[in-house]
Parts: sequence; structure tokens; C-alpha cells
Amino acid sequence: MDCAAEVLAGTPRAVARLISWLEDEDERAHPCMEQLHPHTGNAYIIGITGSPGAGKSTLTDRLTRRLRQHDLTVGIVAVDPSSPFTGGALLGDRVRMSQLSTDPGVYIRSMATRGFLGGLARATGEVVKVLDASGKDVIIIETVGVGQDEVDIIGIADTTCVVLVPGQGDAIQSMKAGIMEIADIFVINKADHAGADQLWSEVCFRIEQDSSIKMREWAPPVVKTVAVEDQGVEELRQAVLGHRAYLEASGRLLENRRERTRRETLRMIHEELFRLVRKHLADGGKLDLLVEDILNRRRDPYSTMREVLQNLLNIEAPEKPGNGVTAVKGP
Ligand SMILES: Nc1nc2c(ncn2[C@@H]2O[C@H](COP(=O)(O)OP(=O)(O)OP(=O)(O)O)[C@@H](O)[C@H]2O)c(=O)[nH]1
Ligand SMILES: [Mg+2]
Repeated sequence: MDCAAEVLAGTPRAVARLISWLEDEDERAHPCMEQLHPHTGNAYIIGITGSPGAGKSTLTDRLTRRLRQHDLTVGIVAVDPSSPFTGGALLGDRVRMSQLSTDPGVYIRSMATRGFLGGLARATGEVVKVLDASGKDVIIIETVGVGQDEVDIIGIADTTCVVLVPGQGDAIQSMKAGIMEIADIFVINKADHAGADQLWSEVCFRIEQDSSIKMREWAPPVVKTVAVEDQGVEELRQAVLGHRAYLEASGRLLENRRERTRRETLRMIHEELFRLVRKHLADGGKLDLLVEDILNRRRDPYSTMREVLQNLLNIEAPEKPGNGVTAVKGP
């Protein structure tokens, strides 16, 4: 069986191999991804984000068990942009999710062990597609909510859950920094800790006050959980169901996915074009020669830019004049 057929059949080994190819930017992934595309778009994608140690993995584990009780298969992608080299998250998640790892209806993949900082969001998007095509009903992306990467990742999820914990000074701070816009659901985890009720009230107050939320039809619910005790997890599942129902009824699900597809397509074209330009300019030290000429005023950068693009597009265009296609002469 070829790669795509094996992934479609849900063979874990084939899924793992394809994901490794994607991580290594191995070109063997491309034909496979092309064949998988028509089989994607069926999974529901949940993002779980929050600060380090907030309980994201524990919540993911408990939520997954609930989903399994409802006969849904689950793919889990644990993204850890903060520690790409240690692989610590992988080990931790394996331990915390140990019960799930023997369940054939669950596939867990950690994205912490390799490089690709910057391309992390893209790689995560691709991995989600692989799991989607492999037949997983729900895909959960766990990501540490720091920096810019998280915003990209949130662009992948249909429902984004932001996990806050009591006793963290930065919770309300981070709510100012755009978290209001990205949260579809707020989770107050570690509700067994002091200050949980206060945090809950503060978050509810913020939501009420937030003008951007008032404009929208969806006000994020605030769910209290004690993940380690499996408390509030059913409420969280219900909240996700509620958000999904809203997205579907309002047409937002399709609209959000259209926007995501637009971004992905543009990014893909952009990246490939960039790669081609770099390759073209590196050939025979072209760039160095151009730079010398520009530096010594034998050329100007503006016409050089136009010339380079023209050359490149002529080389790469699928229908070059002279290849059996008659060039049309200008008037
Ligand atoms: N008391 C209490 N502890 C919790 C709760 N949820 C998780 N923990 C503990 O908090 C610690 C961190 O939990 P994780 O699930 O690994 O948190 P995480 O957000 O995935 O952590 P990173 O992936 O490292 O950012 C673990 O020791 C959990 O047992 C909770 O509701 N109450
Ligand atoms: Mg974790």
C-alpha cells in the first residue's frame, strides 16, 4: 500500500512516518499530502492553550477520555515551542497520558523534540491534517500560550480554550494582551487552589466589560475545573459542544475555515516563491555579482529586482514560449 492509502486506513506506523517526513521537510511528504487533501476537513479541532504547568495536558487527557466514552476517536498534538531541544514535554505527556497511549482510538504526537521554530505553526497544521485524514473525529492541540506562535496555532483550531489558574498574577494581564479575542472558552483549572472563585469572577467581569465581545454573538463561557480530580471536565465538553453548535448554526465554522484556507494557501505560495528566488539567486553566485554591481553603481536595485523577477518567472512559468507554445508578439 502506498503512503496515502496506509494513512487513510489509519495505520499508526504510516501516520508516524508521514509526520516525521513533514518535520524533516522531506519531499516524500508532498505527494502523500496531496492525495490526503480530499479526505481532510472532517475532524473537529480543539485548541488548548495556557501558561506552562496550567494543567493543559491533564485536561487534554481527561477530555479525551470523555470523548472516547462517546465513541469519538481523538488525535492529540502537543506543541511546545519553548523547549524544542529537550524533549521534556514528550516524556511528561507520555507519563501523564499513559492510559491513553494503549488505546487504538487515540493517537498522541508531541512536537517538542525537533527544530523548526517559526515553522511550528505550519508543521502543526500539517500534522493536524494527517490525523484528520487518518480518521480521527476530534483533534486536540495543546500549546503553551506564549509569544506569537500561539496565535498562529489558534488559527488552526475551531474552538480555542484558554486555561487560567488561580494565583497567577499574569492571568488578568494576559487577558489584556489579546487573549479576549482568541478565547472561545475560558477554563479556570486548579479550582481546588485558593483564589479560584475570585479569578472566576474577574474573568466573568472582564467578559462583560469587553466591548469586542459585546459586538460578537458568542460570549465565552467560563468553566471551573479540577483536572486531576476529573471535576468540571464534562462541563468543558458541553461548552465545546455549545461552541461548535453556535459555529455551525451561524455559518462561522465554514467562514473561519475559509479564512484559514486562504491564509494557508497564501503562505504556501509565498514560501515556495521565496525558496525559488533564493535558489535562483544562489545559482552561480548571481546574488554576489548583483550586489557588487549595485554597490559600485553599475546597476540600481529597483531595475535589478524587476529583472530578477522577470527571469525567475520566465524560468518557472509552466508554459514557456518556445516550448511548443507560440509567444504572442506585442502590438
Ligand atoms: N491541584 C491541582 N493540580 C493540577 C490540576 N491540574 C493539573 N495539576 C497538576 O499540575 C501539574 C502540571 O500539569 P500539566 O497537565 O502537566 O500542565 P501543562 O499545562 O500541560 O504543563 P506544560 O505542558 O509543561 O506547560 C501536574 O503536576 C498536574 O498534576 C488541578 O486541577 N489541581
Ligand atoms: Mg503539557
